[in-house]
Amino acid sequence: MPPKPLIAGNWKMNGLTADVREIGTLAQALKDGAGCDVAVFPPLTLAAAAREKAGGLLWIGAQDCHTKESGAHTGDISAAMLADMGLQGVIVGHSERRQDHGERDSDVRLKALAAHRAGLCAIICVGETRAEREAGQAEAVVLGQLAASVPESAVPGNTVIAYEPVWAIGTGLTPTQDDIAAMHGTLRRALTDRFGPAAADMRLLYGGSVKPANAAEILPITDVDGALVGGASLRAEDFLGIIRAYD
Ligand code: G2H
Repeated sequence: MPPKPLIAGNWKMNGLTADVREIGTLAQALKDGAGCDVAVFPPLTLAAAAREKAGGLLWIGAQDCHTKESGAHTGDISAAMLADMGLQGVIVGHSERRQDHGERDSDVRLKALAAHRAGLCAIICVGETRAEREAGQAEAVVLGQLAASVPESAVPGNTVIAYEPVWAIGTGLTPTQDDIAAMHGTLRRALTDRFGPAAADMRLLYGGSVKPANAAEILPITDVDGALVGGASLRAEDFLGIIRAYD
């Protein structure tokens, strides 16, 4: 049986105090249950208030963590600190962190390891650029990122993989259903080669311009166990339009 799907919202650098009401609206709508788990990754400034509003009906997580548990790293936050504030997960290796902060696979791997040590679920992102896809290198790039970014400590309970083609992020473009199916199948096989049968239970999310209008086409694809959603997660109404695709 495939794993229970997860719809995760990545608010990126968006949201002020008033926007936490969207989490309250989500929690209210999720009271009667949903066909998937739901998570929101707001900016850290809103995480404590979001957690309170979530009332345990959805997970609240962070968008990054440091590789170390503590120390002289001004401005950084450790996974242990995120766990200490009651968060359940952390996104690592998002392409915007890779691009804006020069994060390499080796950094992403250490961050995921730090998350595991703190008892957090790591949402590990991989994905090719447009140039890499056009050069026919998409699969090789993504497999390379997967191998080097996922630590040995990964198990289905502490790791979610998000395939996010960089060219589909925030652009309104999405790969074809066949391309998504092919990449997710490739990821599943690679994880099975490395982790054995447990890999069948590791959730593989698709991310990149998922919205209510295309969720019903993307989410039923084989080996797609949910979505990592950016822009369409900022308003509860849009996000619920995606979550309800599992009803
Ligand atoms: C990809 C995604 C969220 P969007 O980054 O991780 O963003 O849905 O806005 O393309």
